[in-house]
Amino acid sequence: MVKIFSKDNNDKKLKPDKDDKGFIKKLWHGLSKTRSGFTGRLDRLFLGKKKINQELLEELEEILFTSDIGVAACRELLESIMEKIARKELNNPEQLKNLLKEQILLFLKTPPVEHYYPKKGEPLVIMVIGVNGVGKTTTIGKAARLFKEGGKKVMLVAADTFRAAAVEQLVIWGQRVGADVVKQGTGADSSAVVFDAISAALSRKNDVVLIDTAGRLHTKTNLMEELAKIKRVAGSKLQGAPHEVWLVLDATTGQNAISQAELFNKVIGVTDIILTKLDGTAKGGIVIGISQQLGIPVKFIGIGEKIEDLHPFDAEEFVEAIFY
Ligand SMILES: Nc1nc2c(ncn2[C@@H]2O[C@H](COP(=O)(O)OP(=O)(O)O)[C@@H](O)[C@H]2O)c(=O)[nH]1
Ligand SMILES: [Mg+2]
Repeated sequence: MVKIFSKDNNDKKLKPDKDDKGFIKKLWHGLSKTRSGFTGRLDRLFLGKKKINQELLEELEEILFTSDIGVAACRELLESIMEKIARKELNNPEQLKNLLKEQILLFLKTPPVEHYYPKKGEPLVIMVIGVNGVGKTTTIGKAARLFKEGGKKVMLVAADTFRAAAVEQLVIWGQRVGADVVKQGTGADSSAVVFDAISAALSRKNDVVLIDTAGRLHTKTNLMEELAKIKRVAGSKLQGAPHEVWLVLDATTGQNAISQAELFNKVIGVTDIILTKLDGTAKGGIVIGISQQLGIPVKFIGIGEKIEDLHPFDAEEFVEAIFY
């Protein structure tokens, strides 16, 4: 089943701006730890080597397996290398490095997950999920700014209802970026908040609705059940909603992020991954593992705490930024 209604592709701000040199510099700077870790080790391995021999391959294997790209991605990389060596298509370390880059790029070019698009005149509803502290609320604030700059009328929905501070944090972002914020009292039923918010968005003619959710519940209700209910209720108010489900993952958690993604995707269904805190970690290789293992595209990467530190993900740009 193809779940596509109509596609609105004019959100230029949500696509990487290739001419923005400042951004490229920031990305380069933000990924410096990964560059000196994973890819730096690769570079030192290849430096000055003239031949591909057993020793080089063993060291390469070790670097790949101790990086954060995941076991499956490592195996695939090594298999394609061995295949090319057997066919005598790889003659020197430089070619080997280029092959690695090309393969990694292929992993990163994940096709979009099929999902509904809003009908004309209806808002794009995005549900943002993920465990506590990964950066959901911050990402919503940053993304709201990008949508606003693209000329959209944005609504933020405080469906992380248990903690007053969580609601307050979203209100502050709403004020900063100039977006409507829909909230109810602490402890309100999150699904009810979402239901009312979508009604309001339909009558106020919002273009984008970003739903902030809890990452941990302080009640006996199970988080996954709660999120599934929000999703159901959104769809009952507006067919196809939430059109997108963004899973926010903290890059500093490494492989743990992949297990989280598998669980959320199984239970809720995820259309896009947002990977935050890439600025503070050498584990940037996790982007590769996530794309390769989950088949869900990375939409944005977070490279800092400031409002402008959310960057639309571009596979080529990323590969160029992590390799020397
Ligand atoms: N360094 C860095 N910090 C981030 C990034 N994204 C979010 N944070 C910080 O992570 C912390 C938790 O963020 P928050 O949005 O409250 O997480 P939530 O619990 O998922 O809503 C805050 O201190 C944010 O400033 C990022 O890309 N880089
Ligand atoms: Mg939050």
